[in-house]
Amino acid sequence: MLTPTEKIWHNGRFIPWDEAKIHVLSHVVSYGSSVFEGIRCYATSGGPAIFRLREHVRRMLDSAKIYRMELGYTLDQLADAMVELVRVNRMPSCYIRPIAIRAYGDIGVNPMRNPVSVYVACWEWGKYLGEEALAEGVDVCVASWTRIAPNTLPALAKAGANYMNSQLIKMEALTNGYSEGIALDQAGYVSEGSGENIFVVRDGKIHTPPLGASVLPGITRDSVLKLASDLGIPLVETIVPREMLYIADEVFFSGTAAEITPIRSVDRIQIGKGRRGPVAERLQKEFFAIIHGQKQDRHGWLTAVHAEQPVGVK
Ligand code: PPE
Repeated sequence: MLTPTEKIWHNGRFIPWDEAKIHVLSHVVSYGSSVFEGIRCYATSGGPAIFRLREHVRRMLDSAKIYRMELGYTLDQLADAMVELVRVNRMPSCYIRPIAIRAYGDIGVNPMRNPVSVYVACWEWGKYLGEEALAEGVDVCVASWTRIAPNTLPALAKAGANYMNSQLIKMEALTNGYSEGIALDQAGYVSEGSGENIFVVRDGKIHTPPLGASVLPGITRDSVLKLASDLGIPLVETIVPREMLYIADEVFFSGTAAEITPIRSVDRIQIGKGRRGPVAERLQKEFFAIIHGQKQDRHGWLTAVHAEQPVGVK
């Protein structure tokens, strides 16, 4: 369960957690009109550091632009608000959730007459797919639900409404005894998990679906692309047929919440040796060493919450 923190940022000021409430007739409640982000802030020897803050804020601004939403704050203002929020709540590490909603005012589908309201909350969030998932891997299925298709809900936007599709995928998976579901795109090729991007390894080469396969342009996905390149592991963004999952040496998820989570079976078919494979392990090691400040932050991914302190080895 969610443990409240002290403050939530709302339209430029900090308010108590319990006061961050909206009216039931706010546009977002009926029509799903929100855009949001999920960002992790990690504990390092130099104090809390936010992972790829500017990239997340940029994606939120992109999501808002796609939906013609005026947030009224710049990238710098929103990024500063998030740093300040972690500081105000004195969190050593946390998950940060900025969310912009079409709020209360008018009724009906037309969103344009409703004010936009921006919130940022943070809280402590543990391992997304269970404590053992990172080391042992998870059991997943291919969903019977198709991922949101192009020309329906734009997948490059991280919008609240997209997550009705994710919920169908997730509920089906959990009901049938799996940890997560993988959705196929409209053409029947692998798209992504309900809240994660996906990677498939065969013969030492990583394959991941391209942005055209209705995937969220994941920030962790992008980090995996960069780390694979750094480590000299070949990686291609390409169409992935469903059956590629079954015959892969390794399959793994990436996401802010899921980080890098290996998959040990798909539809009860064992993947590789049925546990974390060497490619996922190498990527995890590199990823965690950087985010915890044990290795040089060579890509400039970390924003120190207490700017006066260095967040790791230089
Ligand atoms: N695809 C989807 C559909 C998705 O929701 C996420 C993040 C990703 C891919 C990975 O993107 P990124 O976090 O930028 O690497 N899912 C977020 C929401 C999880 C939730 O349950 O809420 C997350 O991981 O924070």
